[in-house]
Amino acid sequence: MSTPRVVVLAGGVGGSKFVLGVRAALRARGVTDTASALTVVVNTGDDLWLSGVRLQPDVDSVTYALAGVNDTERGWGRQGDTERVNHELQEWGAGWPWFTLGDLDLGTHLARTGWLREGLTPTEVLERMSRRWALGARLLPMTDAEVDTVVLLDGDRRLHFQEWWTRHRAALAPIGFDNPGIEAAVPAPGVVEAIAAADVVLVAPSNPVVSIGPILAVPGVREALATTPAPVVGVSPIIGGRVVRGMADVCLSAIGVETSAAAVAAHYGARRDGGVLDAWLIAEEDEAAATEVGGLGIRPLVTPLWMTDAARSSALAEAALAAALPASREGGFSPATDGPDDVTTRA
Ligand code: FO1
Repeated sequence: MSTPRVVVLAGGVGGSKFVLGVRAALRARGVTDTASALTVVVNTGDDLWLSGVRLQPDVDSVTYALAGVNDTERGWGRQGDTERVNHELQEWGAGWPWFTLGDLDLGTHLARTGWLREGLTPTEVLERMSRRWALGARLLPMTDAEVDTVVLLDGDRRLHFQEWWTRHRAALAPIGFDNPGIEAAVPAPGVVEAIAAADVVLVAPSNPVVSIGPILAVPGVREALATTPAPVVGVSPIIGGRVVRGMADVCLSAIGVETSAAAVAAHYGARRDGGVLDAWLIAEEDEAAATEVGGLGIRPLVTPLWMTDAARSSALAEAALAAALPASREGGFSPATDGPDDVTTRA
């Protein structure tokens, strides 16, 4: 079997679990060198400067998860981390009192910031950091530009996403989101090429607004998705009409999108209509939405979406891969020839 080329667009926590699943599914398919098969384009809208260091939360979540050193309870940071330096920072009144910087995590931020100051780009920094552990995937930031997500509140108030989320737990009703400067950004080196050369592009079940949204907002990414011969297969982050974790429901309602599998599919749009998706994985709890999703011009695939353990994550990833890369010989789904009515509702 030739090595399939898979690109995943991913955010942090849900994205990390899904990426682990894709790596495992590729291994189960007999791909040994998954690093040459799997490219992950990671959201950098969560990024921020704090206490003089550059944080890249989603990049670090995916890196730590693939390295097996992530804090699986919190969903971010390093397992077994300590907070001695963080305590000192708080004593100095430095940084944000509501934001925890673990000691091991600070090692990451210091290494990254040092390399950035030496003139390395975020892409070069990530490539260098990726050498430490056998991640089994190539990680690319969505762009090298700093385009931190800003949450727009009423009265012209604007908050960095991280303050809105970690300090206010998304309790302040947003009226919109912005990534200042993103219109001048370009995809990081390798992003467009990876999408163009892919056999399948997967959209992880990450927050459609503040995780996948910024990736799609980088000029050139949507065009790459529109023109790649690879099917684009997304995974609903909504199960049974509810978000799995995080604040995607608050984000979706702020942009006028209902918190449902079908509404998010419509938000991403069908590729044949200038949108992103060829296929959309929805949970069995949302099977009733399959007809609506098919009517959008997007092929619905009903399959279990809960990533409650590694096996479930791998099974979900395999279901997404199989939509475009049949595990067996029979012909796979091709957007060029198959339409949404070629619905295989049970993946
Ligand atoms: N999330 C929190 O809720 N509280 C924190 O104190 C916090 C610190 C933190 C430090 C480094 C890092 O990479 C992530 C961190 N996160 C924290 C998670 C961060 O807000 C993520 O961007 C979200 O989880 C969304 O992906």
